[in-house]
Amino acid sequence: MGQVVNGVWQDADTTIQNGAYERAQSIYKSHSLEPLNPFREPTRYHLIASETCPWSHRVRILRVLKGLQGVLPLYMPHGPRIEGISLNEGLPWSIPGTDQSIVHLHQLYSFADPNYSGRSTVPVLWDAKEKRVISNESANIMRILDEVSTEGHQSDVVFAPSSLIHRIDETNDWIYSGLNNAVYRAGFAECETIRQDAAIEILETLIKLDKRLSKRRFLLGKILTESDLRLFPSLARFDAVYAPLFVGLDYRLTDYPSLWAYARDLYSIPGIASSIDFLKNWLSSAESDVVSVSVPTPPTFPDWTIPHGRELLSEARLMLRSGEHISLQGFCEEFPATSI
Ligand SMILES: N[C@@H](CCC(=O)N[C@@H](CS)C(=O)NCC(=O)O)C(=O)O
Repeated sequence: MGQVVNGVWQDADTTIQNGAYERAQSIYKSHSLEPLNPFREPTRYHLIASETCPWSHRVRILRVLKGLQGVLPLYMPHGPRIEGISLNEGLPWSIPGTDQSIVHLHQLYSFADPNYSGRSTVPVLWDAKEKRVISNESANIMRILDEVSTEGHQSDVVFAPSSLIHRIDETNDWIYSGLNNAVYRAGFAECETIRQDAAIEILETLIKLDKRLSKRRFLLGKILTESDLRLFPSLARFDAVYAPLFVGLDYRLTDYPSLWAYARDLYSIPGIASSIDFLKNWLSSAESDVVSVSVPTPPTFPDWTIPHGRELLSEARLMLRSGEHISLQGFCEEFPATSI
């Protein structure tokens, strides 16, 4: 995949160590206590996030549910993967705040810091005023955007409220290691035992999720939280990409009745269905040189619009910054049509 060393692109990769995939740490993370205010500075912040990347997907979903589309422009890179991610079909693109045309994402990283060493990944939260990467870590970007006060532009919903933060963090941790990242540990492993161990962990995690969600509407109960928004991109790619192409599993999401109904419940929230294109995700992985594809034709995708019936478990709620709860249904009914 390649990376940047002292501001210069190198094709050599270091993500596989002794046959195992080691995800590189993101270099930029913001610990600022000063929340961003994109409503006051609507041209300052920009989100660069790929359509087929699950880490980008979780951020894109949060951006829509927080109603930030009008003040946080989204740029979805596309084009051939030469020197990593291309931004504009291999053509130059002037990113706001830069004084040069940028073709590859790594050039943005080294524009911001000529001595940058690390991966050039999406998503990126870019500050055009300060000409800097605020964060290139999806979990961190979600927290930064969740902190943004919507100041009456939309209900001020929060997905990681401080009252639930410990439970959210604990839930995120086991889902990250057992599913979100485990599919990559399986898919990129160069050793069969490592792949099989990751596959077992994935199956155990799916069973645990299915059991938990047989009694609860969402991961933490009746309130939709950040943990659900982080899980959805992995579930949405499971049958299209991870099971057939990465892990080589015969199991599908549809084999876990509660988890499958839960995934459809999330899918029915306005803005979420349009955030995922199953076929495009399959094609992007099937054509990549990282995954060896044994299935040359796309799988048949299940119908995500079948009624989920999850209302029988409990009402669905969202939490506001004030600590009050509102009904998810009421929120969705007021959802601006432009968000879809
Ligand atoms: N820790 C990062 C991981 C992001 C990541 O791995 N993104 C992939 C796309 S799905 C990427 O940009 N890969 C390019 C590379 O590693 O060079 C996050 O969660 O934001």
